[in-house]
Amino acid sequence: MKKNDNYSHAQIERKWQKAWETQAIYTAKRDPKKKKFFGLIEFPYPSGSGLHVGHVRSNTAMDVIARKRRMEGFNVLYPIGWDAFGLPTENYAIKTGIAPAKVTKTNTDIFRKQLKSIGFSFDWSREVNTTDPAYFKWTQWIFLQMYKKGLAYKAKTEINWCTSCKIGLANEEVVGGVCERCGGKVEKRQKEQWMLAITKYADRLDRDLDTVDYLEKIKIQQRNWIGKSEGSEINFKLSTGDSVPVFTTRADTLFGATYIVLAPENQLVSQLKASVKNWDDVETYIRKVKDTSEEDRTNDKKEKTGVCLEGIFAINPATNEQIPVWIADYVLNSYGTGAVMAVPAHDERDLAFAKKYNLPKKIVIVSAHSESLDPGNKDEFLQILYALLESGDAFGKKNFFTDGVLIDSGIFSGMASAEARKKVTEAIGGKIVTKYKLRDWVFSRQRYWGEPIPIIHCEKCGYVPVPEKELPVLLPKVKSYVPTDTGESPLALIHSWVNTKCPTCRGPARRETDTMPNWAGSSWYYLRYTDPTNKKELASKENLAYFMKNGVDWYNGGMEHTTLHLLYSRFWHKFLYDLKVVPTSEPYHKRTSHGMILAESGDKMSKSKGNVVNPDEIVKTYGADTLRVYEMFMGPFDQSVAWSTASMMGPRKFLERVWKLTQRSILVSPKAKTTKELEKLLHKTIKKVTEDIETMGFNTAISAMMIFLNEAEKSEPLAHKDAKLFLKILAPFAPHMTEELWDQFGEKNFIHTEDWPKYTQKLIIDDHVKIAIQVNGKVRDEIEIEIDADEESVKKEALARTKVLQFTDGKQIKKVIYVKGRLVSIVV
Ligand code: ANZ
Ligand code: ZN
Repeated sequence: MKKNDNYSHAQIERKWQKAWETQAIYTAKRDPKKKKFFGLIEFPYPSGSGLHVGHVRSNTAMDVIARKRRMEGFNVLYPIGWDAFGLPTENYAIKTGIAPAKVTKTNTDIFRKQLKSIGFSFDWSREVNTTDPAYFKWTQWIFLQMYKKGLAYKAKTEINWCTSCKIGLANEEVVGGVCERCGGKVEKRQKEQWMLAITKYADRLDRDLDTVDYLEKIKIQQRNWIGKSEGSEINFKLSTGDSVPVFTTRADTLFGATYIVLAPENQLVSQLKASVKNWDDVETYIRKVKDTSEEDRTNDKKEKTGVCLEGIFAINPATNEQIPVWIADYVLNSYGTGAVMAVPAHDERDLAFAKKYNLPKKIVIVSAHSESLDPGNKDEFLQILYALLESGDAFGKKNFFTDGVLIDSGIFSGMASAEARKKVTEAIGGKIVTKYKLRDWVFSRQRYWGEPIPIIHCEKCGYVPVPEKELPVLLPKVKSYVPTDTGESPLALIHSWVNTKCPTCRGPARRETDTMPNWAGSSWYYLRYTDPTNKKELASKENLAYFMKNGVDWYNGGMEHTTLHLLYSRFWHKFLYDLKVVPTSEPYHKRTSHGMILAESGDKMSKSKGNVVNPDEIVKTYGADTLRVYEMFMGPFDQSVAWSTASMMGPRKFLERVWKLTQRSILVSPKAKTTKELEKLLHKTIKKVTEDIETMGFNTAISAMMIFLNEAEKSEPLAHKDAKLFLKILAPFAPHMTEELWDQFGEKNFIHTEDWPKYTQKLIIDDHVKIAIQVNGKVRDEIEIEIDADEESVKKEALARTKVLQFTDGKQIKKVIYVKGRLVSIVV
């Protein structure tokens, strides 16, 4: 055994990183005899600014879990790769003229080096890169399968158009209504785009959330985004003879529908031109709404606007009354049927609108519990309710106006809302329907740095998929990455690439010049990790069956991806499941999320603010182990927390003290024994760390180890076996230092391939308890006793306490009762 007083992190970390790599101890191999654990983190976008301390937080968390699982005997797959297509790289290429592929290579080299310096237990032999043709061949292949199943289609849709850059922008590139790059004005333009029919999977994406173990807030966000809504479709006849279907979740309020509203973009509106008297006003209004964002239109705080279509009316199918027809901004064309029946007495938005434009309100639902339903009081009661509507307090008293009992609703009066929704719908020939807020996915980008969409346009044959054997469709070399004036991708200018032959008729044809969005490659990357070099399939059946059994076991990532990447990849996975390519219908068994790391000031870290912390500096000065322990200790894992370099000293000192304690332990005789008390605390600590890692309570696991260290320093010696147990539970957090100390004990294997320690049940049970002593019902003192102390001695001890004597002295003791393990009660 060697003793070494110096904890020289740089040398130790380099030494063990090299040893782990040469012996490939983190390489996952398919081994059906062994249970697998697939732990996943979101693979990084290799940006020019290098690794972020935020990456370190989530990577370390999953690394701790992966290391623990390995020690628990699992065959662990903890892979890493690069989500490398994307705008920043392309914009950099536009500025500098350096090819995006080259920029990507430089950046991934930097990232790889940085990640390696922190000692993550990634299986580096399985690295994937979304921009590698051998990879995106399969991204294109999946697209083609979707095309063949009718899930990829081309449609004219609205895009965000930057008027100064003259390019189409993705939604996330429009910040505060202007172009993220140049601050230029953004307007809506119609453009033909490739779309993916994610809405066909809406129901399953919603329903199957019941089968996975995601944080509740993630499930809620996805459910809201999918926006499943059960309601009725009801037809309103117009005086023109046309008919308007509306979508409502409240068919029970039909008798209170006092007007209907069409979305300004609703196709029906233009058909009404001949009958509408104020057509000029209508047209002007439609143009105005076009420039309003959907966000503003659905914002309840913004004032709603609209125009009445004069000269026409609709018939309420329940009351046969003639009611006005409006168009208004608060009705969206993209949801439901693009038209609503307005019930101002029971819908807040309709009420605001009706008040502004003086439209009638009719109360048709009252609270089921209201005693005032008594017919004698009805008029008086309704007066109060109408007054509430006018004063604006109505929706504060929700139970008056939401579900209840119908009134003034013909034969349905007296019926409860829920039943009435069905009955009313049936009675007027409507149908019960389910609608979703989810829209199909706009999958085209007019950009260079993405996967080419593998479609060929032939005048004779239409859209023809590129034959699978010709995949991948590679990106051509171009001179300029600047998008064209027409909003087409720079690829459109490479005639030698664009012009091709039709695979079907061999006639002249053109390649699709749109590329895929940066969400494409990340929609299936976890599958490729199981078999990263497969040339025949995206991954072999055997590898998928083994590593994807029950899906990825644990996936940690950012909340910002909940309704983007996480949803997209669930969709792709379900599609691949339907094709029988993957063995499970869900990609991820468990999903958790980390809080963000903020700058010291509490702001978001950003390059422009100059407050980004570079992990390299920290690794150099304090060591990777200190950085890891710091990031796991800085606060509850799921919450945002501000960085503090000054606080780095805490974890550093902790590790130095562990180092010294272990050095002293190495020097004591192998026969030396730990005190009983310390041994017990050690086993409690093992239990705590074991359990806390499972709930991502990394900070509390570390503080438990700190408490143990404090006590251990006070009651040395620490027996070799106990020092080693402690090193094992610290190993996932500080892998390098613990490996070095393990080695100094003369151990032959790596600590990370050892067994995870089990605590001894006997040692964690307390054999002492604290009990209260009451005198006449009031607690006067507390004593610690042995758990199975006999009644007489406990009573005797209680009666002898000074604090107790103060209340019993000179008085007659009537009764002493002992409740085992809880209290002694004295009555005087
Ligand atoms: C009448 C009514 C009465 C409504 C009432 C609500 C309360 P969710 O739950 O989100 O699906 N609606 C329908 N289509 C719309 C559209 N394209 N744009 C804006 N609003 C639309 O909401 C369904 C309700 O939102 C529908 O039920 C409709 O208003 C409105 F006391 O119909 B309701
Ligand atoms: Zn053809």
